[in-house]
Amino acid sequence: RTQLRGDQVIVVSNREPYIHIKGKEGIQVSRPASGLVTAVEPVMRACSGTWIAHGSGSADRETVDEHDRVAVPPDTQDYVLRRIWLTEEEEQGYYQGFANEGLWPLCHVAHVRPVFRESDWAQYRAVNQRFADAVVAEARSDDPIVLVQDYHFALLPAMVREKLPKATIITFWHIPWPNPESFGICPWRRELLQGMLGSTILGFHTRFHCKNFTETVDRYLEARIEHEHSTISYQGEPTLVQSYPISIAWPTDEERLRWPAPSEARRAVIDRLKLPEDACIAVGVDRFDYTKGILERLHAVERLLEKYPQWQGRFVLVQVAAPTRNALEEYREFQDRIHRVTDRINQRFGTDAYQPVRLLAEHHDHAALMELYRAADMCVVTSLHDGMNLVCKEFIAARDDEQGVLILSRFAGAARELPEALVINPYHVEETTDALHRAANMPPQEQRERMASLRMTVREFNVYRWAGRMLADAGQWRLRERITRRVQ
Ligand code: ADQ
Repeated sequence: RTQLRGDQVIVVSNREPYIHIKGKEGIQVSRPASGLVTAVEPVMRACSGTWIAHGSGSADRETVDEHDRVAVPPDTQDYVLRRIWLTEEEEQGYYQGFANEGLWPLCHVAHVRPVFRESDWAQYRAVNQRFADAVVAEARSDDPIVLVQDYHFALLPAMVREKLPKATIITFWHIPWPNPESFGICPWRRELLQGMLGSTILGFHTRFHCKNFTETVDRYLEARIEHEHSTISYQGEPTLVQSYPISIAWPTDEERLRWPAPSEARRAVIDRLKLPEDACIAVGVDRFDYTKGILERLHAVERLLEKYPQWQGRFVLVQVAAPTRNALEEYREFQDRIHRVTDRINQRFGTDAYQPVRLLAEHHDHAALMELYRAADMCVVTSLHDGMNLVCKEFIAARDDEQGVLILSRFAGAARELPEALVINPYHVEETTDALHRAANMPPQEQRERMASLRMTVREFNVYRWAGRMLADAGQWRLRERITRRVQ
């Protein structure tokens, strides 16, 4: 903080932290289901500045001033949101096309074939340039601190660097980075790497992703790699490549006072969803995305009821799935398939009074998620590949009663920090099934020990530490720059 006092912070991300929707009762403000927004928003509240994002709500345009700016959050107005309006073609090519049909499956190695179209690439480049121009226009000095978020903006760091050579550009890649062979199928692999190496600091969730990135650069570019300093120098400009595991804001006492007691939460969920009185409640919370392993989770529930029939009539998976990227066929097909498999399992094991899987395919507000987390006997995260995964950390933060079991995929970045969870391979149905059975039978004392330890980790390694470490590294970098400039 002290090293950065007075410096300007600009965030760039595709998604905006607040969406203004036109409803019957006027304009309503909502928060999108997004790990990135969950993580970056508390940081922006703390350090103010400007957040540049693509406007997507039905009333976004009505809320801004003549410079497309709006002060947010609505109540405290801590920082400025600057919206960029994309045309349909731009959104199609840059967002649906190159980012979500190309880079997303490319980096997740999720057995969905990445699609690379020349026209998408042209839009991706053009939109990166538009956002880079907005950063330059927003900058009040020649050396702002720019926080670039995610795979939508791989080219932007070098574009900003060209115009603002002294800017401190911190790029955080929220999704995994694959190995060089996997990444190599992208026709524009060199351009993407060159763009990212315009950053001062390049952050990933885990050291494993940093290693994959460094090896990818080594394979496809002429660059100097200094392992002992974690830097890559490309065309004379160094980039620090580091892991910064992302997290959540630890709930404040004020917030916790508003939570229902776990017994009340359980009562409310049982009544609302008409679950059996003695239900064993497992909860899953995801965007409705093929990387989250929802199908594998359903298979494990089906196998549990087959292998351990004592759970028939009692075990319930409450799966909350927020629809996402519905414009893509891959996503629509995936959602249909999950609905079909859910129906099949419910027909096979359900009765008039009992359904083993409750699929709630809609966005839930924060309070509703909290209630579910606090009502649950376990939280199930079975991602096939996930940069970090914040749902597991939200569940841990919600359980101040130190009860509840976390089942966590070893392919989520979070598994490296949270070994007290029941860590599973979601591709292995039998192993996941046995973990469900074990969690359902786990004595309260063992739950308490595991949960207490998980809570210590998440409380300490919270999102402020994530941002703080990156900004502290940036601060040191800036200080060194200033000193060396003075010496020369
Ligand atoms: P996501 O893929 O979006 O994030 P995740 O980290 O789990 O995944 O965050 C999802 C967020 O959306 C959570 O805050 C969750 O509560 C919320 N959410 C999910 N379903 C919801 C629903 N039905 N209703 C309301 N809210 C819902 C990406 C990467 C992750 C990485 C984050 C942050 O894919 O690996 O952890 O960015 O870097």
